[in-house]
This record gives sequence, C-alpha cells and structure tokens, in this order.
Amino acid sequence: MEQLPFRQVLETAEKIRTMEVRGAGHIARAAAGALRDYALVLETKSLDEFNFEMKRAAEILLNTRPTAVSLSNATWMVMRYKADDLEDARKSIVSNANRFIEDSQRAVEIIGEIGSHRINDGDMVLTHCNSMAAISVISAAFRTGKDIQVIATESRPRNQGILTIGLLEELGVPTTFIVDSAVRSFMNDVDLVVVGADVVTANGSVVNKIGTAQIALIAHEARTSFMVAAETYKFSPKTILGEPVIIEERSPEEILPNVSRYKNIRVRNPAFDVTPYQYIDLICTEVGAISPVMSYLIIKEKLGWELGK
Ligand code: RUB
Repeated sequence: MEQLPFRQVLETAEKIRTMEVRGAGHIARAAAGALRDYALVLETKSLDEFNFEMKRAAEILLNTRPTAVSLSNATWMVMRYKADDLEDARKSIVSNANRFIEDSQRAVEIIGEIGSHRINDGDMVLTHCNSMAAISVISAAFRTGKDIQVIATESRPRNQGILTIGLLEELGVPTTFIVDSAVRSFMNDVDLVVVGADVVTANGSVVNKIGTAQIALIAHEARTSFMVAAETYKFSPKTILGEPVIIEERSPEEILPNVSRYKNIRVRNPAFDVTPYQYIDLICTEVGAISPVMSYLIIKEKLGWELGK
C-alpha cells in the first residue's frame, strides 16, 4: 500500500486522466500543486532519495495525458531546482510551484485584457470547447461594457461547451449554443473566433480540441478573424527540433457506447487536432499578441529554450 502523500499524487493523476481536472491550464496547475504538496510532506533519509521520489511523482503526473505541453512545462518549471540539502530542495520545489500557479493564473487575466482589445462593440464571437484563456478574453471585453454576443459549440464527444455556456451564463453574456456541425451555418454572423490551445508549436500551428481546425478553415473561407488565447507555457520547446505533438486518442466508448457489439466498425476518437498557422491571425499571450510565425521567439525568450541547447 502506498503512503498517504504519494496516494495524493496518484489521486491527482487519476483526476487528470479521467478528465475530472481538464483544460491545459487547470491540468498544469493541478500537477504543480500535487508536486508541491508531495514535496512538503515527503520524508526521506537523503537528498538522493528525495530527488528520486520527486522524479517518480513527476513521471506519474506526466503520463496522464499526452498532448497538453502545459503539463510538461509546468513539471519542468517546478522540478528545475538545484539544492545542497533536503530542506533546500523542498523549499525550491514549493516556491517554484507557487510561482508557477500564481503566474499562470495572472497570465490568463492579462491575456483577457490584451485580447479584449480585439473585440469590438457589437461583435459576435465564436468559441469552441472550454478554454479559460478564451473565456477570459470574452469576459474582459464584456466587463468593459462592450455589447457582445457569443456562439459556443457543443464540443463533442465530451461536451465541454456545456461548461462554457455555464460560465457565460454566470457572467451574463448573451450566448447561442450550437452543435459542432452547425459552425458553417453561422460563420457569416461571426466577427471573431477565439479558442484556447493545448500546444503552440515552434512554427505557430496550434493543437486544440478536435474540431478547432475545421472551424479555422471555415473562418478562413468566410474571412473571419481567428484568434488563439494561449499562455506562454502552452508553447512547445521540443517542436523546435521538429518533434511531433502526440495527439491523444481516447476511448471509442466516448462516442459509441457498447462498441463491442459492432464487429466491422472501427471507432476513432482523437481528442485534439492541429490548426496550421496559416489559418491563425493572432496568438494572444500574456507577453503580448503575436503573429503565429513569432512563436519561436516565445520559446526562446520566454521559456529559455534554444536550438543547440
Ligand atoms: C481542452 C481544450 C482547451 C485547451 C485550453 O481539452 O482543448 O481548449 O486545453 O484550455 P480537454 P485552457 O477538455 O480535453 O482537456 O485555456 O483552459 O487552458
């Protein structure tokens, strides 16, 4: 039987795996918080043993969902410590984790402020899935008194759109809820699409909830602006070396219950897709709104990763 503190790491991992905790920002903060809480109570005989235990916990959290780079960036930021003794190591992890959690929450607010300038009075904004960064943009525009409306998609198969309309309802933003396949029917009424991101690659392409790429294509056809709201820890350092982003494929049962009844049917359920940078007008980060082709700069200047390092 695992010790209680380690069980708590396993519990957080399970919540992420089963999507009780979901969305790239929430996942990252939950992992950082779990590492901090584990570090706070972990009793070991030596620094080496402490380091080993912390790495084991980090690995477990990292293996929960494969796509969101926020998870590996958060883990990397928390685990980036050098310590001469155990108490030093403990303190560093706690302060790294607290800093990450605070900065990431603040980043979402700043993105809201910056992104809201792109929304005009009277605009119709379309959003997909449930992104805290995208909702922050919408709510900041609404708070400043802009008369805006939102179209929110259902976001099958997990229906994260219901979470989005719940938040928009609380904020009082007039919202229309549609099925994913109705996006083209409404695109001519839309002034701006705002979505979040699980990953931004070095060339500015964006991995986000399945269906995002189709929406971008439809927006492109209708000449509607397409904006991504993404904190800098959603940018993927490894993509500068051309490493592909793993697209999570979830259980067929999410789409087709009793799938085993069908002998000749194969169900595919990718959770995310890639929107090529050519379809993205702007990526709004906490350090400013950038053109997608500037993404490498974020990886280099903000995350500190460079070719050859
Ligand atoms: C969530 C999703 C969100 C991004 C950004 O997918 O695709 O758009 O994670 O969210 P899932 P946020 O529900 O499968 O985790 O801006 O909140 O980080």
